[in-house]
Amino acid sequence: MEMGCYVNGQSENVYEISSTVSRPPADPKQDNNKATNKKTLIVLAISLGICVLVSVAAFILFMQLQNEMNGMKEKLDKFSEIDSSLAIKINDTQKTSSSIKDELKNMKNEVSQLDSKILIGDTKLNANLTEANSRMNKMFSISGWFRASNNLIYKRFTYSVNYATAKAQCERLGARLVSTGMRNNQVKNEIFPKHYLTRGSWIGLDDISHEGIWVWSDDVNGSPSAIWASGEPNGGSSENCVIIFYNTKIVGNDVACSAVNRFVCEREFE
Ligand SMILES: [Ca+2]
Ligand SMILES: [Ca+2]
Repeated sequence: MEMGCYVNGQSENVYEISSTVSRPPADPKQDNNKATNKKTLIVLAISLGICVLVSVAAFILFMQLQNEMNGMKEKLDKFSEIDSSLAIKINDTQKTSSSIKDELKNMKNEVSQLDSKILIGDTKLNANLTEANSRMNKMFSISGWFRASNNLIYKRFTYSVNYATAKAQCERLGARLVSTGMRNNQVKNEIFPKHYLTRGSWIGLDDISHEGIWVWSDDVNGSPSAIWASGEPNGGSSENCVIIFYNTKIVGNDVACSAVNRFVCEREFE
């Protein structure tokens, strides 16, 4: 009996033999290959699982990072809006500040111009006042009134009336018979030039209310002794009004109030 494994034309014998003889032992090389392939598959499967896990983890991490980036982007956008708003407000504030500075500058210029105008106005006003005073004095001179050095104004009348009429005439003009000026020697000489006192003139002094108690028309009581001419007053109750005349100096005399004389009115300069 032939115990060999033939190939090509002898296969019938081979099958006959194999049906009667046990299976030959496995090839070790094939077993090794199968084991190697199995290990490779296992490694590949594990690698694939690791890759999937890593991918999933990476994906989750990516999503988280993206969410965080989106959150940060929103915050940055809000900060940007706030920054823009602040920039606008700062710009507005700067504009307002600049506007206020401009207004203050304009106001200073206007005040400066006003000061200059006021100064010019004062100068012109003073000049105008001086001119007005001059004109006023001329007007008084024309109308018969003149201003004495005591700043009161006076008017001499050259016609003769009794004391009551003279007093009433002055009062109609808002004046009184000369009184204040009579108690000032300088003013007295300004009021009464010699040529006027060639005749007697009433002054505002009488003792009509109480004999011997002399009262001036400006409500001052008493008469200085220097005002009287020598021996005057001497009329008692029959001579209660006073005239002045010129006798080396201006002096007074008590006479009857019914006598007629010139008179001088005195009033405030307004
Ligand atoms: Ca008298
Ligand atoms: Ca007398």
